[in-house]
Amino acid sequence: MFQRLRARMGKTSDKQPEALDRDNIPEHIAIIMDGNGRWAKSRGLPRVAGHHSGMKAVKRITMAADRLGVKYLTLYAFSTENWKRPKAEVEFLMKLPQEFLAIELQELIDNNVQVRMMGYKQDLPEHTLSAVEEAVRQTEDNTGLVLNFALNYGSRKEMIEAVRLIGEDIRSGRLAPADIQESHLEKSLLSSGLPDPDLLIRTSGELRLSNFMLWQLAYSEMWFTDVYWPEFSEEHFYEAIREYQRRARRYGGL
Ligand code: V0D
Repeated sequence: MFQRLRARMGKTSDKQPEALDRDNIPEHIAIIMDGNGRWAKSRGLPRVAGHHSGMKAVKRITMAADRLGVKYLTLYAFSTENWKRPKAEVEFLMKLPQEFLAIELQELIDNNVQVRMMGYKQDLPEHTLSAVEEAVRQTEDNTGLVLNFALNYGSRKEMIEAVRLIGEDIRSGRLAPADIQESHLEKSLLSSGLPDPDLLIRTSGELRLSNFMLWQLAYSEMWFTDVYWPEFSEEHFYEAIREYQRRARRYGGL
């Protein structure tokens, strides 16, 4: 595919894009999909038009990740803080999983993608939760890309809940305080069973973690772009991975 792309570019530029190294694709990529509202505003559209357009980018990047052989793709779709947004906007957002899955679930199944959700289910509207859970159920035996939606996710809450579970193990005498290890926290996080992300991507120019996977991102490479999420293309995605690979080669030389 890249050979064809490069052949097509042919003589139009003599500085060809650095090729992706197919043997060093990040296993787990996490993305903060920021800039949907700003994208809409820049075009004189309502914010919800940006969210809707952002859904198309979710599809585009999921398929690109799958083709590249990424094993886990975690997308920050809705944070525990996002409930503070105007009620109408929250209601619109909560319809997106159903809409996305109605259009895309069959193709995800055809591509052996496994859908997962990482977040607090209890506060979600029933119509949202049932759509997501049905997709999770229908794809749970798939062995391809794990598409992990962080939905009503917040990292500090996740860590507090993990500490609470450890507290219960201590109270019951199953665990002594002196024996607490990283592994105890890890297995109590919502991300248990996933490897830590190798690469974090955040779009739309903000250079913060915004309560996203604070524990899990401790050693991850980070890549930021000013591009708004609805405009994030396969080429931007490849650029992030190329930069990840350049950094890996640099460390390799040390
Ligand atoms: C809006 C940009 C897909 C970020 C992407 C409820 C903001 C589009 C989903 C989705 C959202 C979630 C779970 C699932 C299938 C699809 C989604 C939300 C927002 C928040 F199983 N896009 N998307 N969920 N946006």
